[in-house]
Amino acid sequence: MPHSLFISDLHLSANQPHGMAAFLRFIAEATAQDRPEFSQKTEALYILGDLFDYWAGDDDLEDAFNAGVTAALRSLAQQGIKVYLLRGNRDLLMGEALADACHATLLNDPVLIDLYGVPTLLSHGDMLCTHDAEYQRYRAQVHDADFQRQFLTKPLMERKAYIAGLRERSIAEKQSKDSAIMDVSNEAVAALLREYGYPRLIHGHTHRPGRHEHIVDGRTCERWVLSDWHQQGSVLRGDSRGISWETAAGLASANE
Ligand SMILES: [Mn+2]
Repeated sequence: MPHSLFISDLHLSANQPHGMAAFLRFIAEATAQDRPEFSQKTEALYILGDLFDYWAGDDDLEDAFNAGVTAALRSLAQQGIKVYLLRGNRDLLMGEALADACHATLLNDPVLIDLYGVPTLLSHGDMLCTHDAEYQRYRAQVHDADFQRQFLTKPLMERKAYIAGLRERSIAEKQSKDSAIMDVSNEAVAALLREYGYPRLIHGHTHRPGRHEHIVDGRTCERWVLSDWHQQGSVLRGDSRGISWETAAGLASANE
């Protein structure tokens, strides 16, 4: 059955070889010719943000680790699987050069697609975490086009050092924040679903995998939340029957 796959929050980094190994196994399985039930009719792979643990700019494409990631995605495209990239909060500086290197298409966040007849809204998900006012202020700043342009004029090493500093601060702040504050807000979800005509929603970011139902203006909308790949790979599959967790044997276990 023709289907599309959805992943997010892989946080790939040269410092986390297990994550990269799981990603490469996933790519191999998604394209394996001897796994027809899983692979042959995979039409598209949607990566809903935070593919990378950080992305300092498209001038970092030649880095050996990054080149390995782009080559893996390119191999999907070369086998006829369309690859779509959304930016996450960790890799929001992903640009067209990176997308070209992956033979992928960059999508806006959010983006409404027709998934086998069902309107489906895709988002990284951090825009929905509106309980965390401090994060939303930061988000507004780093999404500002002038801020990004100016940041990208700095030398690559300086950008990496800046991002490393941000990361340390964010780890410290997370420890002091109530966990509820870092989940999506129901009000923000409802507003987004209303704005887009009550679609199905798939997002990541919160690392709280699950399926939820939201009743908005009397309409019931499904919300699927992808997991991160910290312990093991997590994949959603969409086809004409609906959305389900991909359970292909051995798929992307990071602990093997
Ligand atoms: Mn995220």
